[in-house]
Amino acid sequence: MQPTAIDALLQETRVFPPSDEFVKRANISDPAVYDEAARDFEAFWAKHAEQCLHWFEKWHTVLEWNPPYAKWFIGGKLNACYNCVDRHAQTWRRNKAALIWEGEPGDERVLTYGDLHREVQKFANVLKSLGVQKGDRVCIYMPLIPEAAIAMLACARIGAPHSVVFGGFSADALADRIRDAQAKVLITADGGWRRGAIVPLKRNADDALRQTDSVQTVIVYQRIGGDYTVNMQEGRDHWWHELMQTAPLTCPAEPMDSEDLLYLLYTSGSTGKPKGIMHTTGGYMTGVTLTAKWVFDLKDEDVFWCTADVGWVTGHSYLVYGPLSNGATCVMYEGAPDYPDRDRFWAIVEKYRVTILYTAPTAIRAFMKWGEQYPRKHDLSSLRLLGSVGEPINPEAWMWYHEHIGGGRCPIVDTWWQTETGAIMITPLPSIVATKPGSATKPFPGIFPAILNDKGETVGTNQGGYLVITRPWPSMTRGLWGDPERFVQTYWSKYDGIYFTGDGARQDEDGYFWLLGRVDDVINVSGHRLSTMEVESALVDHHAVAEAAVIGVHHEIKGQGIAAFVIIKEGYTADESLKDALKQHVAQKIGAIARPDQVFFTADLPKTRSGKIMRRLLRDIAEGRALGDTTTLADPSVVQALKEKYEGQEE
Ligand code: 7RM
Repeated sequence: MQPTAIDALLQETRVFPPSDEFVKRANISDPAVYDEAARDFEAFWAKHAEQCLHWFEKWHTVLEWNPPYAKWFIGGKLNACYNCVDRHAQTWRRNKAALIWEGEPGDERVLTYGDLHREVQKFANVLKSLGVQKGDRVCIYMPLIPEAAIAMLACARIGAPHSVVFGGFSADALADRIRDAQAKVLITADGGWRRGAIVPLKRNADDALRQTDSVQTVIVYQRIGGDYTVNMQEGRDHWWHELMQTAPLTCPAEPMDSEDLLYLLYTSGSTGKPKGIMHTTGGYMTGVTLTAKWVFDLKDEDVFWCTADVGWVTGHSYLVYGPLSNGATCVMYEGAPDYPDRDRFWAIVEKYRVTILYTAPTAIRAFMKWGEQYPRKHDLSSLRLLGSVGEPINPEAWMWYHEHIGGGRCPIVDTWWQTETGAIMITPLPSIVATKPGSATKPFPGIFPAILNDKGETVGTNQGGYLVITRPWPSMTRGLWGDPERFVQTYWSKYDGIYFTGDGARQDEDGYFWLLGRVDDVINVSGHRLSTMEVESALVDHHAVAEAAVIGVHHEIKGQGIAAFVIIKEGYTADESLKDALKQHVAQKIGAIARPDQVFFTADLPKTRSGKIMRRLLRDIAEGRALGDTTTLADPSVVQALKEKYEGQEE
């Protein structure tokens, strides 16, 4: 984060307590809950696991903690799909809307809990009939349509862990994830809509499957149809609607062990290879169900809209599992916020009378830039609570969100968490904790973060350090698929028995947490995690590139943008068309989110004597700061030359 941004955060003194009106009706408003959880966190989690979920069989042991491995609710039996669907379909909620979906072209569908119950059972039977068994991995590569959630829930129903791959990822990225998970079945669609164009999902899937061999069966949902045709490989590929026609109507929910794998979700780390984060059933469902209930204050009459795609953990935890487990009505929107116009989100809020909106700072900053005339065109008076996730929210964006979207009356919950943590970790409880613009405020009850220095000592008030979590929590990841060593190395080797988040933070005089961004080689572009090495690998894969170094740089809208320093091979010309070709190449190798914002050609890169690229110096150069310590460089003149050159070729 930029020094100026930290100064601004240090100066932030505005405090926003919740209104009496909000407190009076809140699901949780007794501050004693924090002490209760601190006194006996196992008892706290056990009480809520029992109250907010349906268990086929109760556990015998709450927690077994062998760092870095935790087991929660051992011996307990439950099913995530049963908790999200069946138990509501058995009550008056059978005819309550579970999903209100809007497609980008303007098509609409509403699925009640009863509809979901029927669809997931049928689709679970489809999976079974294709030979999917408990423990088999199923890859889901879909647009944001109800069938994405139906596919996830059907997998959960039969105990087949899903691995959802974001529909914006490339064929190569999909192939890497299919291969690593050794997925047996791929569920996809002919295509999806994005800004009026068709995303060729099936074509990407075909490309990916040419590079992998574990997938035996592909199920294709027809989202586009009409004249848009896709290749269907005889014996391998099946249409969703054809399989569903003959699928039996009932399929029992498999009683799963608490610690049975619910899903894998790939996320970027500091090396080029994405990691398969594992989440199990009992602890994960406890974490997402309780946080959804308390942080979003979900009630039966709410209309909850989480704008995330199911391809990210936010979509897993707060578009599917958390809200549905609470029996909530969820809005799902397929497309872009500026299609057909920049008021699309506000049109949706008005149309469905959304009461709770959960979105990302990058979106808020874009709305801010577009101007308040867009939200002002619509009646946003249904909103009563706003949420933010994915990256630090700057106080200006927070204030804009508060005033122009929340009409000054809605509490804002800035929720810090990670794919690895499964559920929200640091957040206000909106009726208890007064908010400060830019701060994620306090740990959720039963969560124990700390801020440490390199020696493992707690830092003082307002001093920056590494954010860690000192005790286990139910929804914590159970490890990395197929790579236990990397799991230990990445999260558990810096401090003994303490979870290292990879984020920097400070705590103010009121004990509020202020997140300061990543401290590793992970960059956060529009709330999406990418590793610098992942982008570097994509660049050196291009025939003109000899070497590349990638850094995250401050970006007004995206939070961080990507700058690439590239050494080209002899015989190639360093010109604009090559820059464009390289950007395009990265987008094609990984996905559009990884497209570099800036490419700089250079003859050399600053390296230490042991050959490590000094990214810190590249960041100093890219962000126009004075150069820091260069004494460890093998050749200090490289960086000076680079700085001069860089200043001359500003994009
Ligand atoms: C939920 C999600 C995780 C990384 C995390 C942080 C950053 C997320 C916030 C945040 C500041 C927040 N999972 N991050 N939320 N930083 N304030 N409220 O985003 O695995 O994709 O990313 O995102 O750096 O480590 S994630």
